[in-house]
Amino acid sequence: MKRISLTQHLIEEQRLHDSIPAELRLLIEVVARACKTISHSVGKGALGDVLGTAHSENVQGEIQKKLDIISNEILLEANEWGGHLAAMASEEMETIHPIPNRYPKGEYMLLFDPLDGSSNIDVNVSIGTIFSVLKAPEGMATPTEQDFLQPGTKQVAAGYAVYGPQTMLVLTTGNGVKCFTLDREMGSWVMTQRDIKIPEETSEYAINASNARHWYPPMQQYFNELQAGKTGVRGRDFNMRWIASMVADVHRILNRGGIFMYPADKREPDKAGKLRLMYEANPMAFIVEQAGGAATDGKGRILDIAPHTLHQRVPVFLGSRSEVERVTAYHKA
Ligand code: P6P
Repeated sequence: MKRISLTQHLIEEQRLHDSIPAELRLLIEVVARACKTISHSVGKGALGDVLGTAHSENVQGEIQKKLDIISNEILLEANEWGGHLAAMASEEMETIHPIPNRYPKGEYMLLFDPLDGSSNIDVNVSIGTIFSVLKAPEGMATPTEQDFLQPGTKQVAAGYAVYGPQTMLVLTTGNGVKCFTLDREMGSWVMTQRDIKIPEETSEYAINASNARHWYPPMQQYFNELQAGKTGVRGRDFNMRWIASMVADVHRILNRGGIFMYPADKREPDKAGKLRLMYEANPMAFIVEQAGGAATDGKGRILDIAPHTLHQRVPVFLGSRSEVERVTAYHKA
């Protein structure tokens, strides 16, 4: 495949689909550049004094790693001056981050999990950045949290960077899913996959099985059938993977199929699982659906959920369509 850069791809998309206005193109390029900077910091590890905890908690009550805060700062600083955004929101910040008055404002709103998979940072396992782009409501004056509370179907772009053996950027603007690999010598994102499609069928599942005794019956039934393999109703054996970095698990599933699951469980009935809707589940659901997969909360499409708070959690079942449909049917039975 002729290698083209992210910039060339975005310009071609603009010409072909007229789907990427100049400001959105600028937004995507700025976020991609920020991910390069994050990749550089992550790659230094102990040599850059960026490992370990920051001795602070985020809005989720989770201990923040130094790199969580560094990555959040990188994304805020990269995006606030360009004039393409009205506001930002992050897993690491309790409230939204309006663009400072000294800068021009744009018509987009950016949400991100600056460094997902933090528990893996200090042990050199792949981690990533997840981002989602919404349009600011017509006539919005001063942005509020309410302006962000749009269903996932309203996303105009979504993507993630995965910091692994390669640093890769996966992106959708609604015309399929493209993947770019960072050419570290040139410092540029080079397209390496033009139209990723998730295999419809799979024999691989991703879940934290240590929580099994806490799951509700539909999840337990589906999991027990996978475990039974060819000795049970499924009639074939399955394999399991769990990296505990959603970005890394989703990237594997995009490329070779699979189903990723983080269900709600009985430990905290009012807590709908662990993953957050606005900047984890929604962007990943947009990407997965654009790649021909499915993404539900066990009852319906994640992208159709009407949000009620910025940091709300949601159960997640996403990946190869046939398995997502099966486990969702068990939950709806
Ligand atoms: P557990 C990382 O902290 C994360 O938010 C996702 O990236 C990942 O899939 C999940 O949590 C891992 O959760 O309970 O297995 O540690």
